[in-house]
Amino acid sequence: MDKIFATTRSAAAGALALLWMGGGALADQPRPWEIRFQDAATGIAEQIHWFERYTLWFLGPITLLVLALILWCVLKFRAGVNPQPSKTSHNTAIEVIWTVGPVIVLLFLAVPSFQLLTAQYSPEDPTLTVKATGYQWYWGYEYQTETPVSFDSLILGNDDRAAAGKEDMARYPRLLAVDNEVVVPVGETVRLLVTAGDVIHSWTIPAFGVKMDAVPGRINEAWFKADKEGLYYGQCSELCGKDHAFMPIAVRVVSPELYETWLAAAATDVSGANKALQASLENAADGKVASADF
Ligand SMILES: [Cu+2]
Repeated sequence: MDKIFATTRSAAAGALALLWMGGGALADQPRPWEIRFQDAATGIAEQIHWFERYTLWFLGPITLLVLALILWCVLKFRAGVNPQPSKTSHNTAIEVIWTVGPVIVLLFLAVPSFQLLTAQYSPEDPTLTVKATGYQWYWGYEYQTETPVSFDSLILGNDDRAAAGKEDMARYPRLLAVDNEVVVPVGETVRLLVTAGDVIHSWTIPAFGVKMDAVPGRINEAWFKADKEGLYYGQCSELCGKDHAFMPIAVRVVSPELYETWLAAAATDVSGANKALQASLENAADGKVASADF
């Protein structure tokens, strides 16, 4: 059943994404007034979405049933038609029903819920480990690779857009774009070590179905395996002080080849590596041949 839901969901999501973006760069991000989930970019996110819809199939009928029971009681047992109130205080049949019924419903909810939790805490062998440290008010990243790569990721101010070549507001939205994105390969398991240097922050990419508290003095582990290339955005999700709203998270999911090239270049020059990657991705998206200097 999971599979059927997941397949339908991903087909619909794919079609919707194409309609929405008109074939432009794949990306996902928080949007104004959005109340639904962002499109799932990982299997876990798809499972989370499935579980939400599954839960609603219980929530809806239960809400309607309770509403109907309340209305029925209000009308049938109102003072006007019951001058002599009933003295009933027990009804064994009803008590059995309202005990056993919820137990069965909770079992139906608990089993897939625990399956989801187990999946969220069971990463496949990671290809890459990245440590994310939350600071007031930016993120620091360390790649635990052979040649370590580390950089800070700060919100992109409007004044810095031109220099960074990030003037395209659709690709690099205000309050979400950063100077240095986290770059990861598509289809590979990435292990995240999340901590903080000052107060509690929280690292999240909603499209990945990942949200992990960043607690000083403690390392929390999370993981994701992104299925789709693109630029994904999230925001610090634990109130951490005055600039809490200004420490976005950006992850670029790219092909393994582009990732390797980026990683090699980033060992010595992170912003140069980012610029080269950005140029090659944007040229490809604009339908041009990738520039020769890349
Ligand atoms: Cu924060």
